[in-house]
Amino acid sequence: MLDAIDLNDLSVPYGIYPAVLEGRPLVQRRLSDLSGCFADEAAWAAALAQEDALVYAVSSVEPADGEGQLHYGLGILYSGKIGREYYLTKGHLHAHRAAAEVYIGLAGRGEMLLEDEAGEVARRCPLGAGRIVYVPGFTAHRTVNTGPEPLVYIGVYPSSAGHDYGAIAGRNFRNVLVEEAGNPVLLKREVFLNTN
Ligand code: S6P
Ligand code: ZN
Repeated sequence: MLDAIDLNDLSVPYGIYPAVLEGRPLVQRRLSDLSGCFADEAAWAAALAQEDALVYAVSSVEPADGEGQLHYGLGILYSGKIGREYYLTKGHLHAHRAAAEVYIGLAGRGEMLLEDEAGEVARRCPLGAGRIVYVPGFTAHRTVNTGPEPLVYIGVYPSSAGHDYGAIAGRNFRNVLVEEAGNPVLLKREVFLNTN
């Protein structure tokens, strides 16, 4: 399912990007790793009982640490849905809250769901081939694949950013991106749970 191709290999045609960076640490997240992430828990459990599908993978590149240094990750988020909710990443705040991040879409179609730390303000930003999303500091961010193909992207962030998954695991995102008549719509989690 994952092909390793050297990003520096210029013979790879534009648009055909690799899923992983060879020789770099790779984190793979399957359905079983995403407990509590999807709104429809019964649909998640039913899908998991069928197959512990690979939902996404991220190769990380950490050339150096310290002031002014950057890290980046190449992510591939597969296409799929749990109930009406599209495949998504766990989502996180940066441990160093002020750290911002830039996402560069390479292939596929999706969105980033951004929320302030209190979960009161939400924003959706298109992410896909040729699209760039700026994630300000102090902002929880989750990637969502709303298309039929894998969504491939690079995220670039300060080496000091770190990941804080705990804050999101405690409350989850307040909003969900779900399919309605073939299109992604943003709903408050509670509204979705009460009407689904
Ligand atoms: C890291 C950056 C991405 C994510 C990746 C997976 O700051 O935002 O590389 O790590 O999209 O998402 P998550 O929420 O599982 O780390
Ligand atoms: Zn991040």
